[in-house]
Formats: sequence, C-alpha cells, structure tokens
Amino acid sequence: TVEQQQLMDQAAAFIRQCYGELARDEADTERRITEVMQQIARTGTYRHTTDELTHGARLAWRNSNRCIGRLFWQSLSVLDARDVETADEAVEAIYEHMAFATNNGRIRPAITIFAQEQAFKQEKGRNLRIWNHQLVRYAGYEQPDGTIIGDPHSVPFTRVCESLGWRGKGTPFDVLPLVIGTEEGTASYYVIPEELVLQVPLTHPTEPRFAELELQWYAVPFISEMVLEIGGIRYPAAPFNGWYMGTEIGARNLSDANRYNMLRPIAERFGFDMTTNTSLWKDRALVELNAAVLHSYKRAGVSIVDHHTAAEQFGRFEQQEHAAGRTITGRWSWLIPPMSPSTTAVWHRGFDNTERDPKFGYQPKPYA
Ligand code: HEM
Ligand code: NRG
Repeated sequence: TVEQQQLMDQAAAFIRQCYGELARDEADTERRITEVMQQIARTGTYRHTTDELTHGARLAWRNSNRCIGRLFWQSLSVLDARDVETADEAVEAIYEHMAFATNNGRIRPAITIFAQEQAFKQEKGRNLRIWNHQLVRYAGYEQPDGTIIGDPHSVPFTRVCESLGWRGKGTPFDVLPLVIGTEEGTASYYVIPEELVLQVPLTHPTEPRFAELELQWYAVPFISEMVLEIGGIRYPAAPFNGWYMGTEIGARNLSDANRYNMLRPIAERFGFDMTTNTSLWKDRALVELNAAVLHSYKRAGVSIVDHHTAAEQFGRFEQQEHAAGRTITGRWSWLIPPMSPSTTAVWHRGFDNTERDPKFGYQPKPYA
C-alpha cells in the first residue's frame, strides 16, 4: 500500500542517517535496511534497536526548532519502556524517570519511551497515552465568580482529574495527579509521591517583601503530551525533560495576564509607580521576578539557565553543527526569549524553519 511504501522510505532514510552518524559501515547499514524492509512487508511495521531508539530520540531533540537548549542533545538519557503494557507499570517507569532526572536538583535531561503506535487503525485506540501536559503541573480551579485559583492553563485538565474522582486541596500550587489511559476510553489517576516532586520557594536576593507573595515553582519541566516520530514510527507516550530557562517561569508562567498574573502584586512590594505606564513598572517588576527565579533555583541547588547564557549556548550549538557539516533549523518566534530578546544574538538574525525527521510533534488531546 501507499502507507507501507511511505513507511519504508522514512525507515530507510532514518537508518541511513542514524548509521552514518554512528559510523557503522556500509554493509551493516544495508543489511539492517533489508531486514527492516522485510519486517514492514511482513507485519506492516518495524521495531527499532536500542541504538536506533537512543540516537533517534537525540536527533528529535537536535531537530526541535522551538528549543534553545539543543547544545546538549548528545547527553540525552534514553529510558526504554517499550515493553510496558499496563498503566500501573507505566507509572512505575515514570516515577523512575522523575527520580533519575531530578537527581536532587542536578537535573539530567532524559526521555522515557513507551510502546510505539499500533500499525493498524483499528488498534490505535489501545495506545498508551499520558493525559497530562507535563508530568508536574499545578491545578487550576475556576471559582463561581469566574476568578481562578492556581494555574489557569490547567483548568480543563483539572476538571478531567476531578471527573475521575481526584480532589485537590484548593491552594494556588496543588500538584496535579498523573492520568494514564488509552487513546480512547478510560483513564486512571495516580497521586505522585511528594518526594518525587522537587519544588522551589521563591525569594528575592535583596527585597525581603518578595517572600510575602509565597510564590514557588516546580524544579523540572517534563513535557508529556508530544509524540516522538522516528523513521516513520510514532511514539505517542514519550515524556522528556531538560531544565528550565528562567524566563519560562518568570516571564511567562508567573507573569502572563492569563497565567499567574503577578506583576501588579510584585510592583506593589517594590513600591513602583503604577499610576502611569511610563514608569515602566511592568518591565521593572518583570526583571525583579526573573532575578528572584534565578536566585531561588541557584540557592536551592536546582539546575536552571538564564536567557543570556542559553542564547550563547545556542550559538555554540550552531557552531558545533557547522563543524559536523550540518546546518541548523529553528523557529525565530520561539527561540527568542520573552524578555529583553534584543539583548541576545538570536534576535538579530533569521532561521530556516524546515521540520526534519526525527522530531517531536503535537497530537490531539485524548480527552475532549
Ligand atoms: C522548547 C529550553 C531541553 C525539546 C523549549 C523552550 C525552551 C527550551 C526555553 C521554549 C518553551 C516555551 O516557550 O514554552 C530548553 C532547555 C533545556 C531543554 C534550557 C535544557 C536541557 C530539551 C529536551 C528536549 C527538548 C531534553 C527533548 C528531548 C523541546 C521541544 C520544544 C522545546 C520539543 C517545543 C515545545 C513545544 O512546542 O511546546 N526548550 N530545552 N528540550 N524543547 Fe527544549
Ligand atoms: N514553557 C514550558 C516548558 C516548555 C519546555 N521547556 C523546557 N523543556 N525547558 C513551561 O513549563 O514553562 N525541557 O525539556 O527542558
């Protein structure tokens, strides 16, 4: 069929690239391609070797056009959970990933890869899916008056958790449970053991009143809703993590008007003049919040990178790729940091936004 031919083409292209980069010899490469073609002809799909899975996941990171953290793509730890069948086993694998990656604050980039998507449409509903956007995320509760306690981004998913029987405490920082299910039908929730969720209380290096706000954030971003595609094979459950760039927390999560919206309360604590835009009170509050984020993560011994250093590292990534005879791709609107972007080199240039395979992609949410 057309689909099988397409899979064969994607598989062969991936094996060639992968084995080329891993310096395997020609005979080895051709032998493996023949084997994969036979597997596809016989079963409609094929299974990656451990080396292919590992390098494929690293390539997907290297090809992530929206990611500024790609210098470290070769250091990704790949945890193979393809033989996991039940939700209970999946949760165990996720807990192991969380402990390994968190590493008491010295964060290690990692990905856990669950079973590949079924080859036949009628079986696709049985695929394991993690329903969470990130493994760790704060609940959002809509009050009768329309105001929201917690993270507004989590409101729809929090409702899903509640419909499954979960009840949160109702604080602004309730960690949501894991929800594991299949693409169609049922899911179960699992409350994550507290010791697996490292969190950082936020303080400011010089302004003690900042602590009055009782802000905090979790240590590790684990994206759990994207699909990993390698050589035509799709992995719909493949949670991955690196560490935070400070602005993700300070210039988006805690500051966006439709997220925690903290700029006004921060400006109050610093005594900035909020009667006029021209005092730049929002900009000044943003700087102080971001200084507090970087200061607090450092003080807690949790890995984090500021946007200036991250942009420099991205420059080194590009040099490294050129030295290896490759070009980079990127999406400018995502690579520039959300604060003081013009102080970084990424602002002053353009990028080729071609999407290469292997890659991380979006997929429909498993809940309505
Ligand atoms: C996006 C930084 C590790 C894959 C991003 C973004 C930042 C970032 C700042 C933009 C996020 C946003 O604006 O919401 C970093 C840093 C890392 C890191 C500092 C530290 C090691 C990783 C790893 C992977 C990865 C390990 C995968 C293996 C991606 C992908 C996106 C992204 C796929 C796009 C996400 C989306 O479309 O929502 N990264 N990253 N990154 N990163 Fe990284
Ligand atoms: N902006 C999101 C996280 C997106 C991915 N960022 C990373 N990824 N740093 C947020 O929670 O703020 N990573 O794998 O490290």
